[in-house]
Amino acid sequence: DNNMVDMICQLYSNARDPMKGRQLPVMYSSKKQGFFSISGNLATQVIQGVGWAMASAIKGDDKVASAWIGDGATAEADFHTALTFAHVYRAPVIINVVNNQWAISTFQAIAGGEGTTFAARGAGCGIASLRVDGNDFLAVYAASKWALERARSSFGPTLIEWVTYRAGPHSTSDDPSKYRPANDAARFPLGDPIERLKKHLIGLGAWSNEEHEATKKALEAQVAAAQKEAEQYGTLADTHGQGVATMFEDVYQQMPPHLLRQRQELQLGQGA
Ligand SMILES: Cc1ncc(C[n+]2csc(CCOP(=O)(O)OP(=O)(O)O)c2C)c(N)n1
Ligand SMILES: [Mg+2]
Repeated sequence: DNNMVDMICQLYSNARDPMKGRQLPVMYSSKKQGFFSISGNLATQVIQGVGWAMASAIKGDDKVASAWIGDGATAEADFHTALTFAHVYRAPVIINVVNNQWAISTFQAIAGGEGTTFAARGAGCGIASLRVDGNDFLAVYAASKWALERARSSFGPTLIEWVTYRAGPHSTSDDPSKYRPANDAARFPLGDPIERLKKHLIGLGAWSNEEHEATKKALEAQVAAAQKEAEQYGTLADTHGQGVATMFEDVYQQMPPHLLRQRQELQLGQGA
């Protein structure tokens, strides 16, 4: 699968990385697919998503924006400004708040999730708002479809709080055992979304354990094959294949003289 190979190349920052080694891992973007990266400066992507949706409406386009933010990042001012603009301009946007209970080591209550819900932030701004079991695949699908149809029919924005749980660590440098009980994820009432969907489908007679295992194996093989292909373009252990001189590119349509000069100096300095 070509898209998956591209995504893995981005993780490796290698010669085929569509982001040319200029983004952190998992900060994927694909212009072709209309997908813009999560922002390292949290909450900025929500206001950008609302602006993008406003532009789509002004152009008479039928395209809809879907923006994502975490429970912790809703405490940023950008989120609140985005709500006001979304409401006032009836932007065709879905604002997804993923309430996974934690912002690294900070419990969601500290971002204001204790006294009221994150969905209530939207309702306070006059935005249609839902609070959904984010570990129920069918509910996620149905609620998203509803919000999409509203946006496409010019009914404006929808905010959806997805209630879920971050079972693992925030990142490889995070150790959740320092701030929560080790069995916390297992005690979370909404359960594992894949297990739930599997059980539901088996109950309906539409799926079986054997099909599940076979699909899992096939998908794992697909990912492993994509990884192998991506590694041919370089890994973090060998070289970052983009070449230093490329750092001057893609900022200005026409490279200004001072950058041209700097790039020239660099190549001479390297003895190239
Ligand atoms: C403006 C800003 N402040 C702080 C950080 C550091 N930081 C990175 S991730 C994170 C926690 C985010 O938690 P949440 O919004 O709940 O999203 P989650 O990772 O749980 O999906 C923080 C504080 C940042 N990247 N940007
Ligand atoms: Mg969170």
